[in-house]
Amino acid sequence: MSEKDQRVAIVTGAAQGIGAAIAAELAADGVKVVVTDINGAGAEEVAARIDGVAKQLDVSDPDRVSAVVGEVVAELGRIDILVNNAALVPLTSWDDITFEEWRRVMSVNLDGVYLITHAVTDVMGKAGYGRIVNIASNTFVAGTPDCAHYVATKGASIGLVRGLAGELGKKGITINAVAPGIIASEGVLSGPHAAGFDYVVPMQAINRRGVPSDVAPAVAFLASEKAEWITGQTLVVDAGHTRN
Ligand code: 4PL
Repeated sequence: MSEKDQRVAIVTGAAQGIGAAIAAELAADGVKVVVTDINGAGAEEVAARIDGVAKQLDVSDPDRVSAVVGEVVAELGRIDILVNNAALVPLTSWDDITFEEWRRVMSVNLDGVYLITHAVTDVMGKAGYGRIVNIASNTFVAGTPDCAHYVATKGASIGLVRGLAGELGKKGITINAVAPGIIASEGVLSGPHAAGFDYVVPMQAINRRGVPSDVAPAVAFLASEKAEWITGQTLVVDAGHTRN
C-alpha cells in the first residue's frame, strides 16, 4: 500500500495495557498509529516498536486534544480510526468516592471521550469515512462493585455509541464499543483490581486470565473496512464471564 493510502489511527491511553496491544494490532494490519498517552515517554517507547507516532496527551485537557488532533491532520493528512481507550480505573467503595474523585473520573473517562471524538468526527466527516471504537467494560453488564463512578462512565460510553451512531452513519462513520472483562494489564496488575481474578476467572467460560492481546483483535476488526455494516453495537470480549 502506498504511503498516501495508509490508514491513520489515534489510540488513546496506548503507552501500556490494552491500548498498547490495540496499537500493535492495528500496526500489524498496516495502519499508521498515533500512540497517545498522558505518559509521553511511554507513548514514545510503544510508537518506536510499531513504527508509529507518539503524542503526549491528557484527554481531559481540551486545548491538548485540539492541538494533537490538529497536529495529526497536519503531519499525516487524515484520521481514519479513533480508539477511545484512555481511562482511570479506580477501585473505591461508594462511601469513599468524594465528589472530587467522581469529577476526575468523569473528566477523563467521559469528557475525554467527548473531546477527542468531537474533534475527530469533524475530520472524518469531511473525508466521508471513519471507524470509532470505544473501550467500555463488562462491569457495565456485571455491575461490578466498588467502582460505581467507573461503571457509570462505561455505561455512558455505550450510551454515546448508541446515541451517536445515527448521526455518524450519514457521514460514513461507524461507532461501536468493545467491553472487555478483567484483563491482566499493567494497570490492573499494579492495583487493587488484581484481586478480582480469583473471583472472575472461575465464572468465565474459558478459565484463564485475559491479557491485552485477547482484546485487541476485536477492536481491530471493528476498526477495519470489513466492519462497515456494524454500528451502534457493543461487543463483549470477556471469555464468557457475562452472557446476555
Ligand atoms: C470484571 O474494566 O471488567 C475488574 C477493572 N473486573 O476494570 C475493568 C472486571 C475490572 C472488569 C474490570
